[in-house]
Amino acid sequence: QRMATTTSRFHTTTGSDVFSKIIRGEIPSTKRYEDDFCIAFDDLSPAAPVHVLIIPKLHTRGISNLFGSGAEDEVESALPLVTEPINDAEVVGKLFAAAARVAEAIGIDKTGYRLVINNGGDAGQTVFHLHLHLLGGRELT
Ligand code: DGP
Repeated sequence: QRMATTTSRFHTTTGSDVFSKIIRGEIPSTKRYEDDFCIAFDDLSPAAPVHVLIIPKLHTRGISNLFGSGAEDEVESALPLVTEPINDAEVVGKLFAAAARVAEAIGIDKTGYRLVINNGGDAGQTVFHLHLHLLGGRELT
C-alpha cells in the first residue's frame, strides 16, 4: 500500500478549515477525548443526544482524498503535528478505534450507536477536514 507520510501530505498548522482551527485551539469545543493522533468533541448542531465528531490531527479533506485519486491535491505544507508516518488505512482505523472508546466512555456502547462519514457534496459534507460522526443516545431511524 502507498504510504501517506505526514511530511508530504498532511498538516494541521495552517489548515483554514474550522476543524483545523479547533485542533489549534483557535475555536472552542467541548472535548470528549484527545490523544496524539485525534480529538473528539461535541457537534455544534447535534442530531442525537450524543453527537460527537472524531477528527485526525492531520489535514485531509475526506475519504476520497485518502483513498481516491484526489490524494495528490493534499500537498499544502511540510509542518506536521503527527510526526510518525502513517498510512491511509491507519488513519481511518484509528478514528474508528477512538470512536469506540468515546462511545464506551459516554456509556452508549451497550445501547448502540451509529458511525457515519459523509464524503462530498451529495453526502452533505460541509466541513472539508475528515471527520467521523458518532451518534447515539436514542433509537436512530
Ligand atoms: P458534515 O456534514 O459531515 O460535513 O458535518 C459537519 C458537522 O460539523 C456538522 O454536523 C456541524 C459540525 N460543525 C460545523 N462547524 C462546527 C464548529 O465550529 N464546531 C463544532 N463543534 N461543530 C461544528
